[in-house]
Amino acid sequence: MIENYEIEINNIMINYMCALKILEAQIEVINDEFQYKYNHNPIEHIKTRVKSVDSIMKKLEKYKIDFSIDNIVNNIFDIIGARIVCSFKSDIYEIVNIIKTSSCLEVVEEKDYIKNPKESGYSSYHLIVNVPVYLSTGIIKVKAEIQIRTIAMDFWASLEHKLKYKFSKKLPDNIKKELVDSSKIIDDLDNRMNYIKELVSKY
Ligand code: 0O2
Repeated sequence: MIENYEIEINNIMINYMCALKILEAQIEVINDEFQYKYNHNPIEHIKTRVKSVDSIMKKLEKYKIDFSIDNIVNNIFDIIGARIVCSFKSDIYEIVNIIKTSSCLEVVEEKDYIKNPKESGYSSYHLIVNVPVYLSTGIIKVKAEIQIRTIAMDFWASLEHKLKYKFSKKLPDNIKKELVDSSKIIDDLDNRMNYIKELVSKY
């Protein structure tokens, strides 16, 4: 059964793979533009990924959505994703502004988990964008998720993800609290580094 789903999903993957190439190129352009405008390179690293068939199926299950290609295309917007890890908190908002004014990427949804962190303590800026793909049959718009975060936020998110992996169900309260407390330290550190950056820029 899973194999049948896999064959159907693989049929639409070509669109997503093409969109990912365009997204990667566009992020490079944003980096170059930033370098030119602000005279520093804000992006530490970029990671892109394609969601596995297994993960797509789990997400459909989580939202109680029946399997169909239309349902996947119309409900799962992070089949392709890019994570932009930058140096300072203020860089995140500059990058968001550049993406918003980009004529290539159309922002359709945004979530500021920096101003409003998730209950877990997770902090990042998320954008859902439409990526135009020029196929021989015409232009299609493919949705992609862009996560923008600082190195410190990325450090917290990857360790939290690793630590949480052991628990298939609910996290024990004491561990939850430790993670939330550590995310507050991360936020404090990001604010202090941003402040130092402002001090340095005055010299
Ligand atoms: P993966 O493998 O990273 O892609 P949903 O996508 O349904 O879970 P929603 O509201 O549609 O929820 O999306 P949301 O919350 O904007 O972002 C989902 C993605 O953000 C997750 O993707 C994670 O990458 C990241 N994320 C969200 N909350 C947390 C958290 O508490 N800890 C960590 N480490 N990452 C988080 P996926 O699909 O879960 O997985």
